[in-house]
Amino acid sequence: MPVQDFEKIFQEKIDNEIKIEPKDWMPEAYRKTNIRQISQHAHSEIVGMLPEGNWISRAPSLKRKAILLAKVQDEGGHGLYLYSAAETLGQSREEMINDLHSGKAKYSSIFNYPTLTWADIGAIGWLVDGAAIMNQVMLTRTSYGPYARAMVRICKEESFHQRQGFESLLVLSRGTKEQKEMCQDAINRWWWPALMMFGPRDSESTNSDQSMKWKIKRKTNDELRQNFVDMIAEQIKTLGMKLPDDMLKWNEERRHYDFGEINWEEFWQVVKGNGPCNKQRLVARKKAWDDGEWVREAAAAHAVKRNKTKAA
Ligand code: FAQ
Repeated sequence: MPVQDFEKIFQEKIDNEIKIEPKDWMPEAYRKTNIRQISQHAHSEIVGMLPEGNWISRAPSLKRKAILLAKVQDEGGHGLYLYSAAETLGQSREEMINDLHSGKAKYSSIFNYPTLTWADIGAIGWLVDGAAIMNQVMLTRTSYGPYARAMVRICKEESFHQRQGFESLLVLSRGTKEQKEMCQDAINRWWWPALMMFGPRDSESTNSDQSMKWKIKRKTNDELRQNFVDMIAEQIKTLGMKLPDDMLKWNEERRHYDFGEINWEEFWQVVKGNGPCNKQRLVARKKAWDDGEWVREAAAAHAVKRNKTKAA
């Protein structure tokens, strides 16, 4: 079949909301952009385990420790589903991991900030998972089948993550003076980086136009960011805390909250590797990969042994 016919069939599937599956013909650029986005998403999940993992041994009660342990394990699981989804596009896991370690592949800017107090764990659940869900609910309808299906399960787990974060902050917000201050301080530090998670403004977003046409993305960076601001500006009222933005104000005409300007210089610095914890995060990931080498070798040796037994 001529390439034009393949392109036509591909486009008809996109137009008719039929998922693209691994063995279907797809434009090379569609394959590449999916590998880029899915693998970066996977990297974000596993690097994202680090800031919270830092608090597992210091959680204030057995209940909080069990919740945090389960959450961090979920994130590891999300990374695995996503690496598997990206592998269906023909990129090996090792190549993806190498790209993370060499700095070629990105991961979310948010995970380059430190977790200084216990309240940061609540703020991550509420704000970071909250921003992640806002983006990922849209991705359950993304056009690449394996990615869309992975997102359905991930979103269910993320929703528990967000609720546990909010509940944890609610307890602090009703606690002692010190606990209230710790809660407000965490919100102050995580608010702006959480808004940066949605990516650059639409006018600066290099991938959005094409990704929207291919229905990889269903909403733009700015649309999702606005939806997030609208949601959090209401939820914070229950906490009795304040968002660190004097410009935040309901705009009756737009039916949305107006909000202040993001520090884009800080965003790009963090994306380029110059955030507070970028170096530390990559060192930790490389060490985990090296430490796990014997596990990968043992699993591969076991698979060879099992195949031989089956063949005999
Ligand atoms: N950080 O043209 P766009 C989570 C890059 S998961 C770093 O707008 P695109 C769960 C972007 O890659 C959080 N880099 O890009 C959890 C591109 O560079 P490239 C992760 C960023 O792809 C919770 C360039 O800027 N979620 O949190 C960022 O159309 C708690 C231009 O940008 C996902 O990955 C950033 N924030 O839109 C885990 C969701 N933003 O690649 C643990 C899937 C942009 O051309 C604890 N990804 N860049 O070299 C997406 O939806 C999209 O990739 C966007 C960016 C929306 C992130």
